[in-house]
Amino acid sequence: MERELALEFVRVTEAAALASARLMGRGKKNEADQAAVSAMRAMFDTVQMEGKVMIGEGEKDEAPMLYIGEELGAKNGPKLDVAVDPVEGTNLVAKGLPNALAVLAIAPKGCLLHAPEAYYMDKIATGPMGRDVVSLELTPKENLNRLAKAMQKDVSDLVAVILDRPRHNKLIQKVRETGARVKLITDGDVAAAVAAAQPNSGVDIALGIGGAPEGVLAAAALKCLGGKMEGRLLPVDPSEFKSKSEIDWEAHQGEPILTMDDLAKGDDVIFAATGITDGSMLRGVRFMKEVAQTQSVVMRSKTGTVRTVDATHRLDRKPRVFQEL
Ligand code: VTB
Ligand code: MG
Ligand code: MG
Repeated sequence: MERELALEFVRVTEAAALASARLMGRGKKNEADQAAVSAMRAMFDTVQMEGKVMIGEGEKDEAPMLYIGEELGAKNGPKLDVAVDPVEGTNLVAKGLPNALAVLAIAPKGCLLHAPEAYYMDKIATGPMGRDVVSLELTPKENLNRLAKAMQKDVSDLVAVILDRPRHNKLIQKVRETGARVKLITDGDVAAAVAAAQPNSGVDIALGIGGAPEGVLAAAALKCLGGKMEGRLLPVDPSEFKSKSEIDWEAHQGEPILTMDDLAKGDDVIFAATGITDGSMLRGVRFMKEVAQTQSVVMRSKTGTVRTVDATHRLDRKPRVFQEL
């Protein structure tokens, strides 16, 4: 992929963030999602590429989405796989809580996992120091002990981030028993996985079951950051949806473990994210008179470059389609 594409993709996440941030704290998660989806779709269509959505997000929560198989882009460009989560953390936006992101990952055709039937994924994510020592094959205790050793810390210095769901009660208990500290989050496990891979984020490892699309997005980011991510898809029957918070994670331990390359293949992956609400990684959108500010990050796995992009947008000069969003 041409490296110039990286900037094009930041425009896409910026557009999604700008559109959904308008609805911050207004208690309307689907509207916030829809605004981001429309903005993303419109901005993607200005990019010279033949993109196809491999990972959309929305099926599991019956939310608005860029659907799997949808073609994006202005054609006459490279054939690319697209993974998107226009609003990662719709509840966070609806309530004005931290860490909501507009995110995407792009890779050449055939490189992003295609698993439309999978809604949930058991995940483990950590940074470069832990990349050779943690795995879903190990118990939480083994992982935390090995990670502490690799990071030259005590286990009690570690912070594990886990989604606060009833399905994680046992996992949380096991992590607490090791002496490690725990950060429970209500949503936003992409941001959590990225934080686990970044030094000084205050988080060392992300564990537990979240959305499958979010797993692919996190893997793309961690590939760029030199971290480690593994996933295990949970073939949850749609009829189980209503009780999805109760998924029995231990019942699915026999599923194959997906490596970072199974999730996002090769070394030509781009990850981009823009903050919607303020978060540990990125500042949220600020609106002023006719002007808005965004903060984004864009990473390329080929070079490992991580760029933070601060942008000031003149809303009155945006193309009409974006003004109306
Ligand atoms: C997580 C979280 C997301 O979905 O992936 C979660 O990071 C998992 O599903 O922000 P449940 O909410 O059903 O537990 C989100 O909350 C929404 O995409
Ligand atoms: Mg979403
Ligand atoms: Mg999401």
